[in-house]
Amino acid sequence: MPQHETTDAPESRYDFAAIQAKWLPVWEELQPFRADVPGDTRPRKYVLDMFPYPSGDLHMGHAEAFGFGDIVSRYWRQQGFNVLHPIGWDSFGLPAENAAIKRGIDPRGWTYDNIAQQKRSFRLYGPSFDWSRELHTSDPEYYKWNQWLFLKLYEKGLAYRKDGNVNWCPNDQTVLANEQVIDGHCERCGFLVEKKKLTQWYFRVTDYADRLLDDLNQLEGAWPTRVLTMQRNWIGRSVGADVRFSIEGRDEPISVYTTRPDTLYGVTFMVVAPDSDLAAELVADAPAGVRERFDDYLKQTQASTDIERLSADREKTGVFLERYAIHPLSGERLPIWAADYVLAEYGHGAVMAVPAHDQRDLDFARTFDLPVTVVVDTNAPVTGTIPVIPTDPETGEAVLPEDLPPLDPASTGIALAGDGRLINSGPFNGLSKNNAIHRVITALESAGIGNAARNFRLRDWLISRQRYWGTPIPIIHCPGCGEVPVPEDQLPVRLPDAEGLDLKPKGTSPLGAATEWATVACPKCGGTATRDSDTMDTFVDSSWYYLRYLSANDDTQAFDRAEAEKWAPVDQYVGGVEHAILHLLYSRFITKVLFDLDYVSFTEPFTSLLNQGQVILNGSAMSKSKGNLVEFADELRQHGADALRVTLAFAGPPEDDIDWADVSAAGSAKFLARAWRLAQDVRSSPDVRWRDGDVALRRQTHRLLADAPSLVEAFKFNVVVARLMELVNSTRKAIDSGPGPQDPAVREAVETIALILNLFAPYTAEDMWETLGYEPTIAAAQWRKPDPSLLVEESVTAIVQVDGKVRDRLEVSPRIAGEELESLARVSESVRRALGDRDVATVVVRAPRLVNFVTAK
Ligand code: ANZ
Ligand code: ZN
Repeated sequence: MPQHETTDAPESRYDFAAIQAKWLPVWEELQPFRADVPGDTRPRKYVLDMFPYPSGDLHMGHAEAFGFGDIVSRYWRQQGFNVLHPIGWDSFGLPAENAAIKRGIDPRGWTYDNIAQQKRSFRLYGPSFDWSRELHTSDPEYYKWNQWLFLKLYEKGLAYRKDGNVNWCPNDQTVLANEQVIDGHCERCGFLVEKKKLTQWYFRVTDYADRLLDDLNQLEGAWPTRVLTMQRNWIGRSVGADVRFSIEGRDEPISVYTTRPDTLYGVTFMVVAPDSDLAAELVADAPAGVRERFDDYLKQTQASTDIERLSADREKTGVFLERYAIHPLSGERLPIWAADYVLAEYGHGAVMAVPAHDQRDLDFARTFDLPVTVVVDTNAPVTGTIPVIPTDPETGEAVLPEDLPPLDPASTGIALAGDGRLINSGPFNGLSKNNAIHRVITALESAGIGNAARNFRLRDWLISRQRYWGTPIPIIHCPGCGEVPVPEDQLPVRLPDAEGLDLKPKGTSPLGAATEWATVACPKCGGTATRDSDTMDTFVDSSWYYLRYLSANDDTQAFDRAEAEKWAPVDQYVGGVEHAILHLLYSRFITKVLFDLDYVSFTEPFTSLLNQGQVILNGSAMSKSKGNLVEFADELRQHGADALRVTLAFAGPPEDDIDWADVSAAGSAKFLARAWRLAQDVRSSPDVRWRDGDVALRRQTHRLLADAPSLVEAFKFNVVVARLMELVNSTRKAIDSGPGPQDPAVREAVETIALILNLFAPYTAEDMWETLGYEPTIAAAQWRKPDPSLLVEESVTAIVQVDGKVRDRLEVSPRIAGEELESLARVSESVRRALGDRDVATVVVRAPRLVNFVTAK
């Protein structure tokens, strides 16, 4: 076995810290990732990572997400694209403010200190950011455009103020959007959320509900399925009918929304939401005792969350209002109840109760002993041949067979929700559920007592917050003129200094106490007026930041339309699944609004989405308080940026969680050292002729060049790393015990390793690149095209004989099995012709060269 000189001398040991220190300043100097170089005609890609909150130093989750985004970004650059990969900070918001209150300091200083720290860590980590576009949402240069955006929505009637029952976090002393209430608790602090009646600012997302839902179809296959499902469920479009019921002693009928108009004949009572205006009005004319009971019940209702109210297994409660509705078709009297399982904010805040077919109505009916009428026979067949239902010649009504199976949800306790045929429903008897839905709607419409209707679970977006650290809402309240928008040329409305302000949450915005700031001349009449003291939800900031990166340093406009045309929408978005609903929905909404206002020409902001998993430890989420924490800074110090990045990429599919206890950064460092040493060992010059190299090694190199692109594009980063490891091993063998370090195939393999390693371990790759004789930066070096002739599998020619006479030749793999070769030979057309109807007595198989069919004589 030939032995070759290799470099295991101590001075050539892989020293990640030295390599980082060497290349970081070079990169900072060369700025290879600036995307706005004039005259650049390459096609463009926009790769975006969800921007971080500066609530401390970077953590392992950042390392993972930004590592993955960087793989994609570097990959497209190597593929010849002009890649935009910006970075900024989502620097307004409660975490910063609460931390500042706790420490008795200014949220501004605290925030910007953290940004500086995260920035230092980022720089060392080495992602391919275009730092020239860095933005902070808490800069007036940024939030000025939030205010501009608000005014645009306001002009269009898409931003408005109303009274409403809002989610209130008693701990943070601020309202929350529905999206920020998780299982009835505050998303930020975990406190139980209450309902409170307050005047708040909203964005009219519901106007876009259909488009937000329908356009999800465009993202099919490009966004994770579960995110699409979560968005669809959140928007929650339901289809049915509005039905009007007249009320005894009230002129106006009440409307209810139902998805089951087919069950109209099964309505046995009505239920209104206790916290609805309707309930208040109905109870106003009720006997005094009822009013008292109702008031108590209302208080109890207000203390519970929507989730609790809707939960199926909760004991049903309610108050009979001693009022009656009239069934629109049968004319029956229906008692009206108030009960908390009906929500004020959905549909019309009232339901027609059909206990036989709706579980919550059934539970309620059993609790309060209300009648149950079955109107859909769920045992009757619906599919298959439709039985002819005889009708009574006099009434024209269906005559149903006597032997109906027993149906008694009142005693079984289970509502019959399924499909079936209508019974007890007058002219609709015998129809299937779906046909009945259509017939009943038509009947309601022609009688003028109802119509087809749809409803959405989606609510308008509550955007005002009673907190300091956010974008001031650019509205002035004038005693004479009412709401007056701040004129655009007076933007930004800057936050007043935090000094002297009590930031502690107390239910009203701290900005209101900044009297000097709040008192202004009305832009319309010049009289004394006050600024709106609320600030915007920080999801407003992040709803359009991807556009601000395109014109980050432009102080004349939010973003430049031409830049948006060039770069947007984002080609690849990378971030956590925790943003599956809120942030993505709001960004999609704002994008559609900007499209309608003709600021952009596209309607979806993020063409493709990758959700990375979490970095966990010993099976559970990391948490400092539980002592279950891996610090990014420690890992970075101990293993270096490259080993960290390789470990994260190699751990598994990026969507899966990574348990830091199961991976080995030290192992990754060893792999990098092996790769790095290969470059030291190459003994040929950069101008060698590849085709003189060892074929086996060349084949492996070119197969990786051929396979890696589709693997990267399918986010199979771990597979690419595994394939790199194989190639490193083969190259090491080729150097030590194969054709040797001067073989051109060795250089070709090592250059390929460096080029692909650039996606995962940019420092190591850059250093290898220099050793191999090239100028920085390797990030600008282009992907190499595989040589097709090295990709075809070798083959041998197998001879097929019949009774010793050559009848066919087959190109087969040299490793083909005997049975496989025989069956290939058997189906050969010329063999079959030669055999005719003779039987084969013996088959001689010598894989891979020969098959001989010997016939019976
Ligand atoms: C009668 C009925 C019969 C219903 C039946 C269902 C089944 P989705 O699909 O979520 O839109 N509903 C209407 N408004 C409500 C409110 N404000 N609070 C609570 N529940 C309300 O659900 C629509 C159904 O939820 C409606 O259809 C109504 O009950 C109830 F066999 O009407 B249904
Ligand atoms: Zn005025």
